Formats: sequence, C-alpha cells, structure tokens
Amino acid sequence: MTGSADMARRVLVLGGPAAGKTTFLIQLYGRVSAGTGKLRARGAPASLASIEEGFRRLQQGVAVAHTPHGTDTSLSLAAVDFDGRSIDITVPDYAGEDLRRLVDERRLHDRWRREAESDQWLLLIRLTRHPDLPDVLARPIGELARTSLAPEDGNGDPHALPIDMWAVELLQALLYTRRLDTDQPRPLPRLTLVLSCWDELSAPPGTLPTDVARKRLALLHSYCHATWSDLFDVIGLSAQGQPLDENEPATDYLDAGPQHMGWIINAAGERDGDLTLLIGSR
Ligand SMILES: Nc1nc2c(ncn2[C@@H]2O[C@H](COP(=O)(O)OP(=O)(O)OP(=O)(O)O)[C@@H](O)[C@H]2O)c(=O)[nH]1
Ligand SMILES: [Mg+2]
Repeated sequence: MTGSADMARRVLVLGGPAAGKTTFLIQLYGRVSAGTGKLRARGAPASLASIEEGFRRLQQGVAVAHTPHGTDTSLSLAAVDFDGRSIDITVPDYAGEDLRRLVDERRLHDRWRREAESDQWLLLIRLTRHPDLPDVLARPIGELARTSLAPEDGNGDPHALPIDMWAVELLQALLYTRRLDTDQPRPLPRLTLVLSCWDELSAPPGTLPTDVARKRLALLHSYCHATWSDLFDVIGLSAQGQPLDENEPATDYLDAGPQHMGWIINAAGERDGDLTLLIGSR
C-alpha cells in the first residue's frame, strides 16, 4: 500500500457457494487498477495472491474456479475516490460452503467475529441458484423449508433453510456478534443486498433491483428494510456481464479484456459499468 489513507474501509462480501464472490473481487480489482471509475488505484496492492489464479483465468476468458474449503485470504486495495480522499479497502475471500456452515452449526468462529466488524456488508444472492421462492405469508414455515430447496442449495439436507431465511439468520448472527464485547451501541454497517449474476435473470431494462428483491426475497427484504432503514439498498450485479465456460474462452473477453466486461444495475434501474460504485454505495 502507498502512504497512509484518510479512511480504511473493510468490506465484507457475504455469499454462499457459487454466488459470484471471487469473480466480483477480481473484477473490482480490475476496475480499481484501470482507474476509470469512482475508486482508482493509488498504488499497487500489497499482494495479489488471493486473486492471482482467478485473474489469469478471466484474462483468458474462462470462469474462475471454486474457492477451496478453508480458504482465508483477503484482497487489499489502496484507492482514491472522486474527492481525492485516499481509501484502503480490504475484502476477504473464502469458500461459500464455509459461510453456509456458520448458519447450519450456529457457531461463529473467531474469523467471522472479526469480519462482522466490517464497515460495509455486501450480501450476494444469485437468484437462479434457488427455486422460485414461494409466498412466505401464505404458507406455513415448515412446509416452505421442506419444499423450496434447490438440490444444490440444500445439498440434499431436508433441514436446510430457503435462501431468504438463511440470509436473515446469517445477518442476525453477525449483528449479534458485532454487539458482543462492547457496552457502547455500535452503528450498523452499511448493508447492500447484491442480486448477483443479474444477466441470468433476463430482467427487462429499467427493472429496479429493489422490486425484484421485494418479490423474490420478501422475508429478507422486509427484515433488512426494517433493521437498516436508509443504510440498506439493493443493487444488481453482473460481474462477468455474461456466462463464461470453464474451458472454452469467450472471445469478447480476449478482445476487450475483463476490465471492460460486467456492470451493475443501480437503485434507479440503470446499468453502470463502474463496479467500484458498490463500495460505499447508496
Ligand atoms: N452468468 C454469470 N455467471 C457468473 C457471474 N459471476 C460469476 N459467475 C459464474 O458463477 C460461478 C461461481 O462464481 P465464483 O466467483 O466462483 O463464485 P464464489 O461465490 O466465489 O463461489 P465459491 O468460491 O464456491 O464460494 C462461476 O462459474 C462464474 O463463472 C455473472 O456475473 N454472470
Ligand atoms: Mg470463490
């Protein structure tokens, strides 16, 4: 990192298996390095070890690999924003299954206690990995838990929770640990619900991410809204901009480079190529 920063910002990216965490991290690094968005690099990152392999894969136009169980790394970026303020951003990477276990086992290891202290939480949910989420108000909870599992979501476990209930449990556990060991009330971290792999949703242009969340993740959306109020927002993300194969290189990627691929859908439903807007976004 270069010099001391005006602000250090720890960003916790939360997401289960294949939610798109690693791909987002790599693309965020690419955008910050390219220097075309809200946040620009002000020096080389201390280490690229956490994203090196995935970065090479995206350069070659192929999908990144699954992050192995037990991984505990983070990417640190030294950046500067539009107003010339220097910001150090630290984002961890880990295997989604490790986060899932946190809720299943109802135990917060030291690592997650540490992560819960972050300034901002980005909760990534990839809706296509989950079946159409049923009407929570009209059906009993037990029935929902049994019937709304995707095979890859529940890993065949009949007790696994549907994604919106799982996410509420996760947020509650992290908030609880954040309040431990302190007598002082702590401010809430900013919370962004990120609907990842938005390109898979085939949503018409102008669709508001918050409307999709309200409809498909009703329980989670109303919980976040009630708890976080104006510190909560919903953003769409397509870190890749399109599907990528694990072996067959995508020619657009080879031609343009990954730093020109991918976009967010902001709260107003507009597409924006600046992925750095997710950091400290409103
Ligand atoms: N269509 C589409 N696919 C994406 C996008 N982002 C990631 N993917 C794909 O989703 C899969 C999982 O992406 P990862 O970035 O490895 O997800 P992860 O959350 O790090 O997964 P784990 O490491 O297993 O926890 C990969 O096959 C990616 O190519 C996107 O924006 N659009
Ligand atoms: Mg990963």
